[in-house]
Amino acid sequence: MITIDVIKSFRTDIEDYDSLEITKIESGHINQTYEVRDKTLAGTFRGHYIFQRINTNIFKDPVGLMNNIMLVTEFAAKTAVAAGKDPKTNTLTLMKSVQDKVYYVDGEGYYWRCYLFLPNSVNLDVVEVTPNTYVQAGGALADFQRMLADFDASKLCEVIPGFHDTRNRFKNLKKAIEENRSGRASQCEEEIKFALSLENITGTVIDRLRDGRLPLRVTHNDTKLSNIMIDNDNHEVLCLIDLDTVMPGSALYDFGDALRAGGSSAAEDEADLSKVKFLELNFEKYCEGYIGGARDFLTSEELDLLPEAAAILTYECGIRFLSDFLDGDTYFSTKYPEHNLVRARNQFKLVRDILGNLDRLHAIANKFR
Ligand code: GN1
Ligand code: MG
Repeated sequence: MITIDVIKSFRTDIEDYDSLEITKIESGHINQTYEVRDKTLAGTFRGHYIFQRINTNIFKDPVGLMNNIMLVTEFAAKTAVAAGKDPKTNTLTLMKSVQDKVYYVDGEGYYWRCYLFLPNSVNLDVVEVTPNTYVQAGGALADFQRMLADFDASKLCEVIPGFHDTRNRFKNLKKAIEENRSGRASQCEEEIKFALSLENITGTVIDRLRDGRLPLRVTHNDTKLSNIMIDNDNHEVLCLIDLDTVMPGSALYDFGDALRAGGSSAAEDEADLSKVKFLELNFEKYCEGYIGGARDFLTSEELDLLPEAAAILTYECGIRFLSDFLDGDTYFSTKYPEHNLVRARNQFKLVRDILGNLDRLHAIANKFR
């Protein structure tokens, strides 16, 4: 829970600490997020913030992580200014602590950060989601990658080493199966068999990134709709949020991860697999927005592998859920004992759909090149 001490530890323009409205935001599996506003300043753009407690079980180097976010938000602010925009309404702005840092460590050793609340903004998934929403989401990713194309990726630390090293995720799965720490391996034999049968796709992106066939770029690594902020009135994209996993990587990670979430007809933890389908229309719309906005800076190798990326990133997330199920749910938060297994099955259904339709998906993507 957030305390007044934490709120007072940042230099904000909150005036009345007795009139705070504090709302816990429940989306996200990792950090704790609170919207905080000074009710006496309602109707102005002042006194309104997002506070987050960083999960240091997962982000082991919170100082490095905050340095990444600081560099990227400062760069985004400069880009906004150069385009004649107000950075405070178009990009994320980190507040400084009273110790002049972009984070604050509370008495219990928890790391906190504070952002200005983006005025008049909502998450893209809050408005009615139509196929055209995916054109917009694809365009937002293209703009994000373009904006950071001139940013020196080597300045950023790798917040979670090997985050999308699918070969390593596969190795971790094998270890989780061998160790079977939860004793649940017998409950998921089918899923284990399926996961192990796809070792051949684990090197497609990471091997090319390592040997230079794919370029290293600044990537966001969590490009779902709820991480895209739009203007509540004209519904234009403002910026991407959730910059925890901004790291050097492949553009294909972001494209694939966006389709993992946005290509599905159902929630990530829908248990009824008859409701879980990979929607070609969403893929097509996302390609229209993304390739339309990024084709001049993407290489042909990147453009060639977009459908594979959707399969690989979905598979990777599936094996992460399965590994966590086998480990006894130590990473992702779960609401019931089979939650991670349900998520893994759900992701594997999508992987089957994508791999079964690769030729058609290539034809779709190629229309926009
Ligand atoms: C985690 O907490 P959230 O939803 O932002 C995870 C992503 C997964 C996602 C699956 C740092 O993200 O990689 O794709 O869950 N983030 C981390 O829902 O592991
Ligand atoms: Mg995230």
